[in-house]
Amino acid sequence: MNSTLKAISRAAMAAALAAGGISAQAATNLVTNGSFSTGDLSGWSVFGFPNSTVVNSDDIALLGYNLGGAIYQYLPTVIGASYSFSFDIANFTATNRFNPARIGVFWDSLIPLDGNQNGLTFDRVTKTYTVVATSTSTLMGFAAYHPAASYHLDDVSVVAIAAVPEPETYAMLLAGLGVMGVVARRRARRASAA
Ligand SMILES: [Ca+2]
Repeated sequence: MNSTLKAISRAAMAAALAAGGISAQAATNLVTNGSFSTGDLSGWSVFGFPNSTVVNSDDIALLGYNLGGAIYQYLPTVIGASYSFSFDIANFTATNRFNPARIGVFWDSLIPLDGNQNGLTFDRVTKTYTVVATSTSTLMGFAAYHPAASYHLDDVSVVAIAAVPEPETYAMLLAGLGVMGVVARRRARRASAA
């Protein structure tokens, strides 16, 4: 292998390692105790009526339990970066599923849940939203009022979406490799002609 090819393979390996490092970093969940696996609300700030949000023995948060309440965290975010914000949610009881219960999901400001907020099904569903940070400290949280029971909330996750290079970047990279290939071939031809 000549020195040019060695340099190219070294650069390719470095790029592959760097890409692996970035994706490993992007998979980090920014939410503390998002699955309530501590059995309590560690990592969350709570407001509202006392005990309006509790964690049950299955490590699921009962949100807006009987009276109104909210839980929230401030997350370290990068302005302009995109994040995948997801959580599992269910209405508490089948009999109360059509009660005029209300829930608010916050990413800095209120994100309206898709579909009818009062008609959330009894079954646990995963909601996923792509959100963009507008500050270096983003308020993320949930507020709920359920007059008869509560909402189930679990597996709250906020993960940075890795920035994908622009098509122009790939084009420039490929063009650059092409030029280097031509140079390497010319050098090889000259070397064999000599
Ligand atoms: Ca859990």
